[in-house]
Amino acid sequence: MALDTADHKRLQEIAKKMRVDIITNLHKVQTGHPGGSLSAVEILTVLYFSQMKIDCGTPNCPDRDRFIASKGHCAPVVYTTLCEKGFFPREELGNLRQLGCMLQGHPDMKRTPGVDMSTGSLGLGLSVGIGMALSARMDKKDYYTYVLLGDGELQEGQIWEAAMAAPNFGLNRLIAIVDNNGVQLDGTVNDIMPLGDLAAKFRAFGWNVLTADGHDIAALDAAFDKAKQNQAGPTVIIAKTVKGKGVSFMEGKNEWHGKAIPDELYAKAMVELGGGK
Ligand SMILES: Cc1ncc(C[n+]2csc(CCOP(=O)(O)OP(=O)(O)O)c2C)c(N)n1
Repeated sequence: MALDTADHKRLQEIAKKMRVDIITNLHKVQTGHPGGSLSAVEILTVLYFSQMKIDCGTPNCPDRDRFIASKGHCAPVVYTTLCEKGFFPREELGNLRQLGCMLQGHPDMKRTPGVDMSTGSLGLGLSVGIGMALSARMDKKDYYTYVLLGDGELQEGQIWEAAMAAPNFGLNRLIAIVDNNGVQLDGTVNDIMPLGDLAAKFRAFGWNVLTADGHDIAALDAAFDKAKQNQAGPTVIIAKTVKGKGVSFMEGKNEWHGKAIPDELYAKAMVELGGGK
């Protein structure tokens, strides 16, 4: 919200630190999803450090903004963000995906403070977001509901039922973000099932559609501000991103969707990310 240059720099530093944390902890536990976590770093940074009304002291406050990581496999970036916001101690990050730990392989709203919805099975988050936005209206509350979608995830049929429903209900406090990195698990989105003109598709369903460079803090922040000016219905921000952003050997590679990071590549990644190793 009207961030100045100093704010941009501060948020860029946070994003940089989050990339180091994500790769460090994924390397430590030798499991998990780096590619789709790195592509969403700036999106979550802008949401949690500029846009969202939340307080780690009252994670269940009924007036808080809601966030759903519908592409739940990006749990590492969600956890790093929540930790950076103070929702739980840093030590927890090192226990990622361990049996019985707070930070499961996919977000679990019953275990992790700050997680508003358990996800992992793709395609469900937008429908839940509609429920939350309708609930806000019924309760006369003004919170926003944000839903992060993957572009591969958009191949799920339920997304398009939800895409039809949200404008029908005129849900102007619902903002979806598509992490448009062009790569899914088994290959590129274009090779597997192309999305065609995604902006035109959402527009045809009645959405306010914005686009932004998904790694540009200022552009993303401006897009969220603009989304909030639209009173007519839901907004989708199609954020152009790079899967594996920041780590050269991961960028644009579906192989790094979910794979353990060996020691020598971890060292290379840390150098590239400025992680001091
Ligand atoms: C219903 C369902 N089908 C399949 C999977 C397995 N799966 C996990 S991630 C993924 C690919 C998702 O691609 P995308 O949404 O583009 O995610 P990103 O590239 O942003 O990580 C698949 C098929 C799943 N989690 N849920």
